[in-house]
Formats: sequence, C-alpha cells, structure tokens
Amino acid sequence: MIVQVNNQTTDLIDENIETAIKSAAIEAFTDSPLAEELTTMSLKPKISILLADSREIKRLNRIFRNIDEVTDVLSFSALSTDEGYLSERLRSWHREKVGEEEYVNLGDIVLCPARAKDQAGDYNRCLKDELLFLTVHGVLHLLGFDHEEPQAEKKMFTLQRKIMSRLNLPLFKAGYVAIMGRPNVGKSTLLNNLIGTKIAIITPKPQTTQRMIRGVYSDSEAQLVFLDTPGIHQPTNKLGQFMLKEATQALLAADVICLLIEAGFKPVIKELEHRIITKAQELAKPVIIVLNKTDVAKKEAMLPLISLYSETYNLSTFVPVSARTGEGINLLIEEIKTKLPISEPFFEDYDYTDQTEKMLSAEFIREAILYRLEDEIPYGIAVVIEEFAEQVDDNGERTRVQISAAVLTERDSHKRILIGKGGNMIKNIGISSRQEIEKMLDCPVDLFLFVKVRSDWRNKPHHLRELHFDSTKYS
Ligand SMILES: Nc1nc2c(ncn2[C@@H]2O[C@H](COP(=O)(O)OP(=O)(O)OP(=O)(O)O)[C@@H](O)[C@H]2O)c(=O)[nH]1
Ligand SMILES: [Mg+2]
Repeated sequence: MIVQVNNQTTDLIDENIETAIKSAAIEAFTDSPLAEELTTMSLKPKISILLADSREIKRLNRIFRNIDEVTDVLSFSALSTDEGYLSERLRSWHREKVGEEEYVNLGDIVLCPARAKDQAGDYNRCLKDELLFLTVHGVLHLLGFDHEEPQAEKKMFTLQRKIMSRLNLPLFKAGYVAIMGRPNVGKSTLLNNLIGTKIAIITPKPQTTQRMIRGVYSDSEAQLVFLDTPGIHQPTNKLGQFMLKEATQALLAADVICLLIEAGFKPVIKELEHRIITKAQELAKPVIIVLNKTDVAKKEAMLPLISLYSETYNLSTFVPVSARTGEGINLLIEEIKTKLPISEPFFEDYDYTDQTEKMLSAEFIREAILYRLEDEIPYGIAVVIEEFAEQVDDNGERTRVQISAAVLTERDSHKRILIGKGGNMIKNIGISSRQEIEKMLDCPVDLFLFVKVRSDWRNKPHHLRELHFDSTKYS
C-alpha cells in the first residue's frame, strides 16, 4: 500500500508524525473488505494525504462542500464505496501501473494540523494523537462510512474506536458522573435530557427520586455514565435514610460530580452544597457547578453565585443550563469529557439504563400520584407491579401488555383520598399513567390499580424489602 503524505504546512509536523500518519492510514484500511478484494485482484491501494494550513482547507471546504469554514479533515473518495465494500466495478482508469505493480487510487485526505492542534487541547490529547485520529476518520470516509444517520454513525464510530485501540491510542474516555443537589433542582430533568428519553420521573414536588438511576450517554469520544440521585435532605424515616445512602454512594462511585444549583438562587452557600463540595474535594473528585433553570432565572443573578462558589472552593467550571429546554447541555457534556479518565466504555449502546420496563411502569404510576395528591400524602405512597403480562403475535412482536399494580398507602384516610369520590381520583391516575406507559412500551396497555394500606411502611424493613429498598442502606 502506498500512502503519500504531502506537507504544505511550515511548522507543527515532523518526520515522526508523518510516519505515524502513514501507519494509521494503513491500519485503518488493512482489515476492510475492500483491502481483501483488492488483494484477490492483485491490486495495491494508494491514498494521498495533504497537510494543509487553515486558509487552504477553508478554501477546499468552500469549493467542494460549500462551507466557508476551517475544518479538521476532508475526504475525497476516488471510488464508490459503501461501508468498507466497493460499490462499483473497477474500471481501467481506476488503475495505475507503477513498475511491475498495479495500484488503485482510493482518494485524497486533507488534514489541517493547526485546527487539529486546537482540538487536541480541548480533548487533552497531543497533536500527533489528534492527527492520527483524524487520519483514521478520513480513511473510513474513503471506505464509504459516514455518520449522517445514527445507525451508520454507530458502525463507523465503533470501527474507529477499534482501530484507535489497535494503534495503541486509547483516546476514548469513560467514567461515572453523579448528578447531585438538593431536592427539586432539576436533576432528573437533566438526566432525561442528557439521555434523550424518559428514564426518571419528574414532578414539581421535592423528593421525587428515591433511588439512584443510571443513564448512559455515549458518542464517538466518550461514554458518560450518569447517576441521578435522590435530592439530599434530612431523613425522617428509614426510606429517607435509604435515599441519602443512595446519593452518598453515587458520590463515592463517581469520577466527576455535577452539583446542581438553581441559577436564580440567592448568592449564599448552604450547608448541603457545602457538604457535597467538601466531600468531593476531600476525595479529589472534580466538581462542576451546573446552574440550572436558566430559562426562568435572571442572568444577573448568576454572576454573584459563580464568584461566591469559585472564591470559596477554588472551583473553575460553571455551566449554566436549562434542563427543561436543553440549552447548555452540549457544553456540559464537553466539560465533563475533559474531566473523565481515558477508558474503554463500560456499557453497550443498547444498555443505556438500569431502569426496567416494570420499574418504569411503577414509577410512572407514582409520578401521576405525586402530581395529583397534595401535601404529605404522596410521600407515603409506593407502587408494586404485581403482574406484567405481555401478549405477542406470531412474529414474537409485543401487541398488548396487562399490568396490575398495588398502590400502598399508610392510612385508611389516605386510601379514601387516593380512590376519590366515586373512584374518580384513582381512575384519573390510571388514565394518565397508562398513557405514559403505553408511550414507553409502544403498544396498548391494560392497567389495573388496587389500593392497599401498609401502615408506616417507610419505617418497616419487611415492607421496604418487599419494595426492593436494599436493607443495608438504612439502619
Ligand atoms: N423552568 C425550569 N424548570 C425546571 C428545569 N429543570 C427542572 N425543572 C422543574 O423543576 C421541578 C423538579 O424537577 P426534577 O427534575 O424532578 O428535580 P429533581 O432535582 O430530580 O428533584 P428530586 O428528585 O425531588 O430530588 C419540575 O417541576 C421540573 O419541571 C429547568 O431547566 N427550567
Ligand atoms: Mg429527581
């Protein structure tokens, strides 16, 4: 295989880097079906790589893609290829004789070292590693891979990762990120927005989340394993103790702590935030202060908050977001990536949460109850799925699900409120939670709700165990 590197830039690149670029191009091509096809035809591949300055790559980007911007890499394929395979018959003009050997030109790659240098800084890589990454990316484009559609992107990026690790460039980053803060600051809303689907219930009432919830975000550069936690508050029963333990465990497990505060909070540091930051700093874990609800906060309120936290704890990463609208979320992801360790991913893409359909069904019912009942009553409520029966058609496709759920309350008087006049309250809870469950399961659902009294279940270990609240997390 011939890889020609033509360096038009004046500095940045030495001979070692040029040699490494050639090896990376060969490594990216070697295992492809096209490589095998050419070998059987006794043909040798050829790739040209141009190292261009910012002006030149901008000019090429404008001419060939109609985008008047500097970019990091451009690929110009000389053959029609599709995900590693040749998708046209080779013609005589594709072949070129050099001495005894016959070569096939795969195309040209243009790299911009100046741009790569800036990007390398953003990802904590050296320039050489970034250029090798871009070379592999460019060769995969020549082979007909692209990242326009999610399916295609997944294929391309998985292959890219494999090649990078064969080159001993484990540039991929992965780690755990705890989303922490007081109740109601928007932790679960943020988690859902990061993952792009509803895996945690959200209500305007504090103490909605009772357990740690895992949601995994992955892209070509990193895997961020988010742990949504129960809002930290002073426990008044065994369930509360369990919730606090869950949050503490997330902090201990995490590589990065995202502490959520509301962007509109007064510039005062309360005990709770102080405890989280000092514990994280004691454990040498980086803390990102996420100022949430920017859609409703006054911009001027944020600056005093930022100065206060940065001066008190010597923190430097503050990311304003609106978990509700999604504003600032991409920036948050990029900030987290800079703080994650280099590592292989922990989870497969399909394994994006630990929440099962059964668990989520129970949570959607609890969410509907939290929305409808006032004051303290909803906190004494738990939901147990007693039956989850799926009907499937001849192809094994799910067509309908029957769910029976017991709603536990602490008192007879609460049971009466929950059932409502003429059964109206429980009926409405059933209707709205069924709609959510149907959306999740993507099929019709028959939902049957029963109300049962379990007095003081939040303090009774046997009831808590029945509800799968791990008994080691409360005394
Ligand atoms: N305006 C606005 N409201 C938000 C935003 N994020 C969350 N909320 C609202 O804040 C309330 C609490 O949101 P959750 O995501 O349940 O908060 P949490 O921190 O998970 O709460 P706990 O689980 O109780 O600790 C809900 O009414 C959300 O709709 C935001 O960015 N902007
Ligand atoms: Mg929550």
